[in-house]
Amino acid sequence: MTTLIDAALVADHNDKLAAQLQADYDALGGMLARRGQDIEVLTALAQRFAVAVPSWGVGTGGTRFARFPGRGEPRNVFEKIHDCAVINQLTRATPTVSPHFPWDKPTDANELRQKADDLGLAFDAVNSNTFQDQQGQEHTYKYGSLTAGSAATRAQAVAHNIDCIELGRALGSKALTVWVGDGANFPGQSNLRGALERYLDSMRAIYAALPDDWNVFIEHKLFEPAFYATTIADWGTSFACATALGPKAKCLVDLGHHAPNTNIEMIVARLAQFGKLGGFHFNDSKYGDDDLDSGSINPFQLFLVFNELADAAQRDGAGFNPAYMLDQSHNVTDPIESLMNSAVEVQRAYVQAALVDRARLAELQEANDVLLSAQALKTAFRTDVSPILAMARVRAGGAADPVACYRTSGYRDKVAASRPAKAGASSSGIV
Ligand code: PSV
Ligand code: MN
Ligand code: MN
Repeated sequence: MTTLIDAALVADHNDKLAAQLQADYDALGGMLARRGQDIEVLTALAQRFAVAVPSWGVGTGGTRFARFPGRGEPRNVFEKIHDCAVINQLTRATPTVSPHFPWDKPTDANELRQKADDLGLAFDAVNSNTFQDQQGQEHTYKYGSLTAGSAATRAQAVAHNIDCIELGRALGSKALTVWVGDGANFPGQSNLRGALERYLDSMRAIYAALPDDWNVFIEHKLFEPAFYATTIADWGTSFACATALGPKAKCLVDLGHHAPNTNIEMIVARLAQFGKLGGFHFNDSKYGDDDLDSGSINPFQLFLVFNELADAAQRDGAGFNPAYMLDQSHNVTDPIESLMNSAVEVQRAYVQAALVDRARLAELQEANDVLLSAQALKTAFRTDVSPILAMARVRAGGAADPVACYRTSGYRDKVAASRPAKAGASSSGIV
């Protein structure tokens, strides 16, 4: 396996921090033991955690106004998986990549799969793109894709999704995520019910092309680019469509795709209850689909989402296995640093949720002890599990402090030299 950061450099980094980490780990272990919790169990749990990195996340993102390219941005899917491999090497929490087509379409899928394998990576859900027109495309998506009034446009969008499934098969993926921006900017622009009927027709054709062991994830989003009525705007629509399509169709919850103040953890509980929770796109937001780094604005919400996931896992057992992915846009930070931090923040919420004594919480709820019930969650959330996360990384061969180790490695300088900036980079975050 090829490692992009010198293993000796990582070992040296870890050696320097070893005594301090051990002291913090022992102190936390003692505190948890007094609460009846075994730190080793939690560290083993942290080591099993994995979240996929979006291929589009390793390029600098952009807004409607501008994109300020970073140094050494990946110029193609092979360079993207190099950056993803660095993230996984140092965090040991991101062994898979979620590709986006046609942005990442390889000429030879086997070659891409092998190169990824050599870097210790596999492919997670593939993402289709019918929210942009591509060069040479026959029919425009200006007025919709899977919901378009034009049958030819819909057929083209369906064919692209089926193409994504084929590519995903060759890459070893097991799921297709469909997010469409289809909708209306004006009342009267489209027939609201008719658009959803056409969406379902299109999705039925895509669903029919799914291999037996695949899922299709329906990703809803409240608004943008449609500002009056998005066809798949909310979890209710997503759930209705996933139900109409069949058991292989599930709902994907992107944390930024809801109205402000929506109780997202309750949506998670509902979808889990009815067996339709397919997966997540983790990010954070203040106002809308901000795509900020996971855990950077509202870590308590992230914890509450994982609290529901822990509840669902306890109720439903091994069959409950939603896909975890990051979906962020990095405008002012080094994407590798942001993605490493975010993977760790999601892992943190996962471990913190495991600190909740669920049997005790159930007793408190039964007794209507509201205050102590709330406190049971807050106590878990306030516990700083950083030493557990660091120890899990070090034991798996990662870095005690991924960002510090990455900076010491000089990886960004190296790739800046070998990847000259490309003129006219797109605003999609993909160069
Ligand atoms: C657009 O909102 C979006 O950010 C969705 O979250 C998708 O998952 C992503 O783009 C990639 O298609
Ligand atoms: Mn998303
Ligand atoms: Mn989004």
